[in-house]
Amino acid sequence: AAAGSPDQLRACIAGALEAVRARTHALTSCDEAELVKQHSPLMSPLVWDLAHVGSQEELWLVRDVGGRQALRPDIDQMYDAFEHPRSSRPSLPLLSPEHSRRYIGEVRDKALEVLEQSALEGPALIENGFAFGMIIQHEHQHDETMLATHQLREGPPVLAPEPVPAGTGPSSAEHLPHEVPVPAGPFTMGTSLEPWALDNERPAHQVDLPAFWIDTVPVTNGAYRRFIDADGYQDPQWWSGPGWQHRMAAGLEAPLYWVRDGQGWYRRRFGVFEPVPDAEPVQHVCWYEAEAYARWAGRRLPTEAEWEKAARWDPASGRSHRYPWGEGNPLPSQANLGGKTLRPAVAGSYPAGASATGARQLIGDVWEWVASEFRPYPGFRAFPYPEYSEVFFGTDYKVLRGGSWATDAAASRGTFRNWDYPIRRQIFSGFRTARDAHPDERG
Ligand code: AVJ
Ligand code: FE
Repeated sequence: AAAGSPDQLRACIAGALEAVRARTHALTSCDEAELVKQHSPLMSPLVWDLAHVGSQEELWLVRDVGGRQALRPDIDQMYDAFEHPRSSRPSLPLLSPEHSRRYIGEVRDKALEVLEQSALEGPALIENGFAFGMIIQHEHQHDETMLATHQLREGPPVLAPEPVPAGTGPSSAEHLPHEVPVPAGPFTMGTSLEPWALDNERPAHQVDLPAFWIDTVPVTNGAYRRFIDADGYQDPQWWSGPGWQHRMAAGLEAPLYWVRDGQGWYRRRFGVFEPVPDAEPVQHVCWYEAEAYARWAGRRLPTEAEWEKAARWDPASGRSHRYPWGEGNPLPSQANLGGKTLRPAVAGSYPAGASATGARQLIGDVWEWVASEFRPYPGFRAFPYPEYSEVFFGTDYKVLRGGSWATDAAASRGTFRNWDYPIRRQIFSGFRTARDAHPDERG
């Protein structure tokens, strides 16, 4: 979100709305058959996501902020994620791709009228500005979900990757220290100020942590392969009870999409078959696999607070930054975000995106599973409604941090919290590990 006059803010919001819509159209410009097909019971048909983003925009911007009449009250229920689980969505009388595009375009025209007429000063700025920011982030989140659907899809490629920006760093993390220390003490977790922060990121609060060490970079495919080669998937000692149960029931042997061919590992990436690159962060592992790898490596997953302290806390000032590198919005030289590369950058990239504690790639590349369950911060207030976050709090979901290559900068920051079931791995999920500091390291 930009500071400045109401008109500057309006232009910034209009630009972000246009950018996310271009992204949505690019992800749904394939054949009609690909859009209406259910590629996996884990995901909606792409055409559901397409109309759902417009349906939410109609509810939040056109009706709530604008106080306008409903365009299509008859389809509210069909695009309500709580009414229909993903697996059942193909049997709904969904709008066709063409009708979906027309519908979301009509909603957008109304939303832009509402934007023109909304007060973006004084107390109304907070509420109205947030509503637009939330809708922009919501559409980007569904675009990332659509990328996960594209990855699940069988058949020839329909999305073409753009190269990972050049000059982002070395081709390996080998010359970097494998872990960085984070000294004991309090830091500010969460935010009360960030204008587009969602309810679950609020409010800012102090958390006091013992000293710990955290991996400089996310765990790579090469490192993960050593766990596989050491028969990590065959040895229950590395797995928690529920983790081992799931590993057996689901027959897990390697990350999702990996296939062994002779001595090597290969994978299908957006329709293209390729060797698994050792230097890239591992993707498509579930929380239980991350947990087992960490135990095998003699380490553990960081807690959510540890992850955020490593990402935001600056020992020089004692303050928490918005991002690892400081306050500025992400630059292409600092993080792999935006969904164009269709892959993470190799581990050790983005020296310009390092945190004050020296860790890299905390933002972008892969979502990072942390040890913690998804729970409210002290002082949490549901906003704009309990169904966004509050109904998910508890023991069912684990937290992921930092965003992936498929996350847009508008929906990524040091405080951003994602969550999913610990068995899920169709998302762009990886992890890094941590350990307690020894007594003689606590200085
Ligand atoms: C925060 C990614 C778990 O996709 O289910 C989208 C975001 N909420 N529509 C999800 C969301 C409502 C949410 N995650
Ligand atoms: Fe949604």
